Amino acid sequence: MLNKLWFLGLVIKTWVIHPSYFNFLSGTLKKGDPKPHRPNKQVPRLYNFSMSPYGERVRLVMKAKNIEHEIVNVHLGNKPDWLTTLNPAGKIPVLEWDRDDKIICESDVICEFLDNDYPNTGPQLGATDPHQREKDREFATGVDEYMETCGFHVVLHTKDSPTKHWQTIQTELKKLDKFIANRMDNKKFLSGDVSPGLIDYMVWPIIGRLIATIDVTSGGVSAEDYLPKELPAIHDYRRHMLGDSVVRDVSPTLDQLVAFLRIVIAYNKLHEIINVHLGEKREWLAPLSHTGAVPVIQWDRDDKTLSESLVICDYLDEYYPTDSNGPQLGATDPYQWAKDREFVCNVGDYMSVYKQVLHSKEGPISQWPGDVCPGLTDYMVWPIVERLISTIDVTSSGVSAEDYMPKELSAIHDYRRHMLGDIVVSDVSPIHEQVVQHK
Ligand SMILES: N[C@@H](CCC(=O)N[C@@H](CS)C(=O)NCC(=O)O)C(=O)O
Repeated sequence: MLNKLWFLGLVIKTWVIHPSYFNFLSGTLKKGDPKPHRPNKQVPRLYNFSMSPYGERVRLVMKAKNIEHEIVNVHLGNKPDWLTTLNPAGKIPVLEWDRDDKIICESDVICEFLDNDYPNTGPQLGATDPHQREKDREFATGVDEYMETCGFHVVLHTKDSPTKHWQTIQTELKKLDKFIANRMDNKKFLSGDVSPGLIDYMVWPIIGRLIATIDVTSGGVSAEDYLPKELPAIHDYRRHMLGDSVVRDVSPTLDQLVAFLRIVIAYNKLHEIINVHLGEKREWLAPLSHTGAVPVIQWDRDDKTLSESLVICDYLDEYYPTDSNGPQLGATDPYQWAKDREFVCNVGDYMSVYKQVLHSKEGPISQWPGDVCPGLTDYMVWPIVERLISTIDVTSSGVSAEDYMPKELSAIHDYRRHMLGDIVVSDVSPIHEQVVQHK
């Protein structure tokens, strides 16, 4: 029954996330992951997070100046321990460069350092006149402040409806539009008419994120429509910046930024999980689930409950409207829906193999299960498949699933590879070692 608990968690998280999300956690290093060796110390390394505006600043400068570099993405929700050794604030970006592993933190400091230290790889990006340089720093700080006042951080961490912030966001964005218009003086870029300079690469990642708050908070108005009518200076500036090949190469698109915001907002609200000890059940579980099994979902003011994972998933898919929670997950065609359900039930039957192993009183070696079938309708089927995979390590007396699968279970192996590349799975599903250890 424990399997159903994971199963519920997986589906609840899935339901709030649009499947067209991009995998922004792919390849990030987490707590427990070792700091990778730096094979070539001549090449600077940037510790980064793919959606960070501050990391984007550094990447824009590196690209514009053709600076060869290495990127190590870190998981900011589950940071590797060595991040605080690099930067006691535990933040990215961090630049590690030179033979003796020198460290620089703070995006603006890193960018100025790179601009000055690599005079031959690409153009000088910062102003040469000292007064202008200070004016640029002052302007960038002014734009940074809109990250707070426009409520970007509030939107990012909101637990209530993002549309509550729309009025404030509109007011602040209009102020920002004037701030930019005053400085632009009808030029294409903040640093002149020719091409973006350091100040543009400092400011653009912030402006890109503020623009994305429009789609998320306006309740239906898209930034593409809103900008030309209401924020002409930001609109023109954006048009020119999107014409720059460095920006096109490095910066996330508006769609990606909007998707990222929606995902983070969805993660911040909506559900709570209580894990129960299934070996020593508490008395309050019985009235919630008359079989005593989990998952059970409890919701609404009058504490309605529902048990049975498939029933719960169907209910959640139906009950929550599609816009801010993500699309309907089940097939809309009734026959396809029934076929999918038939398939899920068929795969579920293989769980008897897992349960045999789980409840075995004999040595596990006698339980070697042989081949099993993987399948589709992914989030229904994956929790079952991953548990079946874990039986390999437990029953084979020395053969590991990692070695066995590519040779013997190529379809499961391929399916698993794809599923492990999925952000929802990496966030929610137990890792292989945990499932094996549980047994
Ligand atoms: N002022 C810093 C801000 C860096 C920053 O806030 N980075 C965020 C990512 S966008 C971070 O690492 N957050 C992790 C944390 O605060 O724990 C800079 O410009 O580099």
